[in-house]
Amino acid sequence: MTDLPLTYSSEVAAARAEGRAIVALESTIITHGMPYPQNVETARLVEADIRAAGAVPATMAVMDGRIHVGLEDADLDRLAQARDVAKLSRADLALCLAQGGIGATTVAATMICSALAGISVFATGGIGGVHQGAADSFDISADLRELSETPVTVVAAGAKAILDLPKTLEVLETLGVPVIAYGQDAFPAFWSRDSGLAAPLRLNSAAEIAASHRMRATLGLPGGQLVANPIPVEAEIPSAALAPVIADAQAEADAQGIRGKAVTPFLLQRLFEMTEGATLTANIALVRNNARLAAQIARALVETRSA
Ligand code: PSU
Ligand code: MN
Repeated sequence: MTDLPLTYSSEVAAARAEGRAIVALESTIITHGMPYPQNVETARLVEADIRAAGAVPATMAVMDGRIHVGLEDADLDRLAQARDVAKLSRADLALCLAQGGIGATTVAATMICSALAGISVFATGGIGGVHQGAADSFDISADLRELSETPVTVVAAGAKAILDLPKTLEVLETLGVPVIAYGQDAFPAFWSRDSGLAAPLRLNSAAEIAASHRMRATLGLPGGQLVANPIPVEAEIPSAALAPVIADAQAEADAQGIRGKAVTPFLLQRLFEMTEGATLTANIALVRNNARLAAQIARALVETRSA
């Protein structure tokens, strides 16, 4: 393992030595998901939430030919302000490392980095999924396939409501990914608590989610779990209010020929502008909520670890 290109932050290195609970965080949300300076402010708040919940945050990014597992303050600033940061998924991770470039990790790449670093739990906002119009564009996020291959429990507020959620759930089912709603029956839709679709599975405690994670390992099943944690009530934007705005943003993306990796960042930025910041405020609240639940799950895994 020593020749893996992993660089641990001092905080994460200490947590590993002490066997403490660690929660991975992605960095595409910082570089491509939120505007500056809210992106860095949110990254710091989310890290603080994880510490307050008794775990240690490990924000992932690629810099100088190394996977950084946990970012020192100066590195976080550098990432948040750098231009031309690559958006790294499974396809781009190795090339960026080999070239010594600077890259932010998506859900898929963060899962890969987490597994390499021995981290079992990861918090994000919302996973990528099947895009609207996917029957023509074939645009299906690599996040879905990663969930079926890499053994990390991912806590998200469901999938972003800009996606085709029924098709996203179908693909997850085909790939054998457990989709577990936390504390409710409905699959949440990122900015809204209820997508109108039932989640396939439901659990009501971090301990149960940890036990299920552990049982998958015992059975030798590859792949992770998607924990769909609804946005807090006071922060949600009802889906009926958002639907027409999402349709307008999607129409703009289609008209401008936005494709591939650029689609999700384009839609998030346009929704931020069209709602005068309301989607960003909700996004920040849901990521923090996911970080707190992820910390509880990571702690439950540590507490039930056999000696
Ligand atoms: N969650 C957020 N904002 C984001 C993302 C997640 O609150 O920007 C990012 C994640 O990195 C996810 C990516 O992997 O969006 C999905 O991109 P795509 O649809 O191109 O796979
Ligand atoms: Mn895509």
